[in-house]
Amino acid sequence: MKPDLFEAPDYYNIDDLLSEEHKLVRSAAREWVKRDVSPIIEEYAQKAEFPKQIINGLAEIGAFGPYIPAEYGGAGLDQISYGLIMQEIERGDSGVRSTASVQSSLVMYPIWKYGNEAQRQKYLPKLATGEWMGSFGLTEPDHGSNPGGMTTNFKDMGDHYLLNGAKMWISNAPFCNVAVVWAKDESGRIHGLIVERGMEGFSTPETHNKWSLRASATGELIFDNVKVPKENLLPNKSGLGAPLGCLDSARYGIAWGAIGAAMDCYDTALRYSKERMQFGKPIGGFQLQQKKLAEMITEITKAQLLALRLGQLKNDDRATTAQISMAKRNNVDMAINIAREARQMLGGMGITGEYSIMRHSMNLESVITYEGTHDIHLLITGLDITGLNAFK
Ligand code: TGC
Ligand code: FAD
Repeated sequence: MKPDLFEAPDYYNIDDLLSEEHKLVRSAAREWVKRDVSPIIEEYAQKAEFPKQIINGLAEIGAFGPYIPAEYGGAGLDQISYGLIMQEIERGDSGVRSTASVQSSLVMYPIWKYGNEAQRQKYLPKLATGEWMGSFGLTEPDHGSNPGGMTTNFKDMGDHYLLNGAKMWISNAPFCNVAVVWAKDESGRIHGLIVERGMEGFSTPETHNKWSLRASATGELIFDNVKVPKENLLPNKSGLGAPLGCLDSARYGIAWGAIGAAMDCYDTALRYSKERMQFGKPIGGFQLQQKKLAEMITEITKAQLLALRLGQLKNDDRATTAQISMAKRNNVDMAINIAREARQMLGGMGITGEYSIMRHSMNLESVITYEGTHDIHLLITGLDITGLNAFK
């Protein structure tokens, strides 16, 4: 793969709106991606393997629990810093950002928000350092967009719960030490349970043959009469709103992350357009190529402003689920379109692993599907503005 020469576009001087802390956090993440991710990521994506050696680095840049308080091992940062870290990581690879998103917003967040003090003390510090890695089990083979239909269930056996069922498409599953699993009790109410690797009847087979997110490990979570200790139930929130609350946090991170992937594609295409000569001049001198680049930077700038404003609302605890949906949907769509246009600008070279664009393009097919599909987010906006439910 080519050396990582990335230079971040900031067409509207958005840096002026960031604090010194934001810029320091971003700079640490950016330098780490250049040093430890860019040189190896193409090889790992090609062989469809998660590069476990980057776990320590992810922890060191604060990517595991950026906004979790320091007393639990988190970085204690604000929501804009969290977003900037996700942006920089996804600039390297969406699969690496997935690992961080799941650990932070889908495993640490529910333990912090819905767990008791003993659970926070037991799990959060180890998750913050990456000593333990987590996964989040909501989706099932027959219940993806409609997680409320889940059939995974547990029975109260007196001194423990008995868990049965299966989750599918679970990021980090093949190597996770703990899984936050959503399952129904005997009355049909949804609860979160912390399941640990090694519990009898719990297995995590890997999902192979993916053309997308190849540097992220995806798998199933299978529960065959797993005895879960009663103290592993998250006591402070139940119902579908509990997992959906975690998704708000992860979707917010994706809205920033997608900007990173788009910036990388734009920056690569811009540089290539100044170097690649055809018909006696750089291809960047042709109007058709300039149209692509001008539209890319316009869309990136709009997405940056959307994410920053959403971050301000999140910092004030005022961001709504529907506002988060709009940003996730818009920014991922923006990134996937830019990846496609940028790929074309590189001609044949665009399909090779010499450049990052094709990998981003394939990764974004997962990003536009997980954490709520493109269409589901449109329906969330539709419901919000009309008050009419078009899901069912
Ligand atoms: P609905 O009736 O709308 O809501 C059920 C209950 O939940 C409440 N609620 C929320 N609470 C907190 N935060 C939110 N964001 C909430 N959204 C809804 C709601 O008020 C209600 O509460 P109550 O007390 O009245 O019961 O639920 P629904 O069954 O109609 O479904 C709505 C729908 C379709 C929007 C939702 O289920 C949905 O978002 N579906 C998409 C599923 C999804 O996003 N799955 C993601 C799986 S995890 C993943 O993909 C990780 S990939 C990670 C990576 O690798 O980066
Ligand atoms: P379906 O729900 O079957 O949807 C199929 C199509 O129907 C979509 O286009 C959808 O938009 C459309 N559709 C569905 N309902 C409606 C409707 N009411 N109106 C109009 N159109 C509709 N899940 C986890 O729990 N944890 C994870 O860590 C995780 N990681 C993932 C990693 C990867 C690489 C992938 C690909 C997925 C991951 N997922 C995870 C699952 C992901 O969240 C689901 O794939 C996603 O929510 C969509 O569910 P589905 O695949 O079952 O599609």
